[in-house]
Amino acid sequence: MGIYTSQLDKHLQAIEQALPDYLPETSGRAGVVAEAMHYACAAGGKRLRPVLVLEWMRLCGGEAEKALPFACALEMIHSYSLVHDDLPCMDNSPMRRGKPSAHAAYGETMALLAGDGLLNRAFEVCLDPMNSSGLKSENILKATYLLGTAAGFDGMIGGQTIDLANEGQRIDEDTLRELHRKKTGALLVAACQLGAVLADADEAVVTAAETYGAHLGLCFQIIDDVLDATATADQLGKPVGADEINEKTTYVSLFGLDGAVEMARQETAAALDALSGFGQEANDLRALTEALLTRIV
Ligand code: GRG
Repeated sequence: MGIYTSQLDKHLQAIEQALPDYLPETSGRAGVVAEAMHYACAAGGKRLRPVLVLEWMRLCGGEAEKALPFACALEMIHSYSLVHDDLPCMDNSPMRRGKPSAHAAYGETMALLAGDGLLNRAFEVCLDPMNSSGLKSENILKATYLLGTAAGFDGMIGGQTIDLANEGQRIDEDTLRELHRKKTGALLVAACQLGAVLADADEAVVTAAETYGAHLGLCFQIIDDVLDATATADQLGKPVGADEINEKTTYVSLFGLDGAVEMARQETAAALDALSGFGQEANDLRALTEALLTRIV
């Protein structure tokens, strides 16, 4: 089995089916950028963030499919961040998900526009009245606001900025934590919060979703650092070892491999603890949490 139980695999299938339909058609004069948007979102990724949206929606008593537009919007934002992160002006990475990165396939200009297109499309999809499926307007607004905040200055953009501003320098643990809480953690937290908010869960449950997402996000990043040091390019579908070559501060460089793995274990335990109030219904999420600790991609 991969990282998903059969219940979570159903979410994955629903996302793979719905995502292309929320993207623009590739006909017309601007078709080439639409093609690049589809390429950037094509299958190959784990779809972890949208799966979390749907599972938190289900766990909190909502109908998972009603959260699909938001799940797909979140995956669009994640995909745009990877497209821009791979650009020559950032990581200059030729490969992503085992195939040429978007700029390698479509050129730098189209990749830049496709990323911008995906970011905007995400908010169009969240706010399109056609996609509201009877969800409360108030919850749609809350979810969309959380998504914008997680993707923006206080989230992913802020984290990426801290990362780039410290390139080539050693940073301390506090800075590393803030960097990753924003760069990687914020979207994972938002995924869990979105599901809970759209299900109209009460404040305490939304807070549990937030706490769970924060610990899962940190574990996810630590394991990302571990994989960069230990996995092969074939396994990850992208170049590896870049952290060491670029003398980047990572959980592995600060705490060693064993130390980093131990921290990831502690974050997994804390994430599981945040699920303690949920009973058997959260078993799929528990299985995912444990699988992410030992993932190889
Ligand atoms: C350029 C605006 C902008 C932001 C870039 C997220 C990010 C910020 C850059 C990605 C760099 C990176 C490797 C971060 C580490 C964690 C991470 C986000 C890994 C990729 O996510 P996965 O493993 O990817 O969920 P898949 O391919 O499975 O979707």
